[in-house]
Amino acid sequence: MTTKHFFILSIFLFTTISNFAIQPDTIKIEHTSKAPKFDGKADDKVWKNSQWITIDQVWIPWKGTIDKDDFSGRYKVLWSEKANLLYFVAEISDDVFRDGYIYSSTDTNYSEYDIFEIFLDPNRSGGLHVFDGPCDETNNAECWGKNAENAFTYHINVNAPLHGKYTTKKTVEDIYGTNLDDKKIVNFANHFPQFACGKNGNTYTYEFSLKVYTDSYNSMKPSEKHRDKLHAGKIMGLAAAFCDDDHKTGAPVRDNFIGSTAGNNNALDDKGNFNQAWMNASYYGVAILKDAH
Ligand SMILES: [Ca+2]
Ligand SMILES: [Ca+2]
Ligand SMILES: [Ca+2]
Ligand SMILES: [Ca+2]
Repeated sequence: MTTKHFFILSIFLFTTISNFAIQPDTIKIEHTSKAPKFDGKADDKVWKNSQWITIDQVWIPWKGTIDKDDFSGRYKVLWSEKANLLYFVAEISDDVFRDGYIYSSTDTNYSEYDIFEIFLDPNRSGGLHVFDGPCDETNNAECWGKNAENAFTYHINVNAPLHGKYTTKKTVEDIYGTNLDDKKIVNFANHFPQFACGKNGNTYTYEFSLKVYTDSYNSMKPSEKHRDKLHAGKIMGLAAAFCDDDHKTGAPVRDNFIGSTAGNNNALDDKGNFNQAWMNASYYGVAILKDAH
């Protein structure tokens, strides 16, 4: 290989790799003064300034392999100072789309459907975030957290749109309460003021804005008083994931769970899967908001 050929190959490899990167150690979130058009298509000019982050780390089964026809996914994120919002777009390719979840304050099945999931820890404190438990986080195996809003896990359910169209309807769930015997399901749909999910063949494009709330937010008494103020330099915990169910009928079942971050061998659950982000924000990735100007 000549030096010239090596140079061309290097450029090709760099371009290929930089277009499809695993979530970097720290995501640098670009600012936009303009919102995308929320139509379930990722072709807006504003998205061009942001890098795709792949969702390809298999958390269930831990370090498993997923066929591309079965699932592939990637996402982008931007922020707006004026709107005080995060903007997301995600492209998910899935061979069988299992939808149909109907929100109920007691139905915990939401996580078994095909769902796109965002994990957000607005002040990057890390730590447990499941319940408002009266517990000692440093010395209690049954402790699930003292503040359920320490971080937010958004399980986004849609009813799939027809080919070439999009839906704006969604439910967004997580559990809250004080302990496992007291758990309820909160619908966080209002945290997503703009939302669309488009369908093109087996590709589902989620495009939405997200309001960020501080850890003073109370799911029982939601209030805009607890909106967080996005600013350049703000550091947050962030990861994305997809729960893949390919059963066409019967009770929904999570076949695979695929995340944007690598997970941790030392934090496997009791079934040997990496599945810790839903309960502990210390396993989120890191993101920083870049300068607005
Ligand atoms: Ca769009
Ligand atoms: Ca699939
Ligand atoms: Ca926090
Ligand atoms: Ca599926």
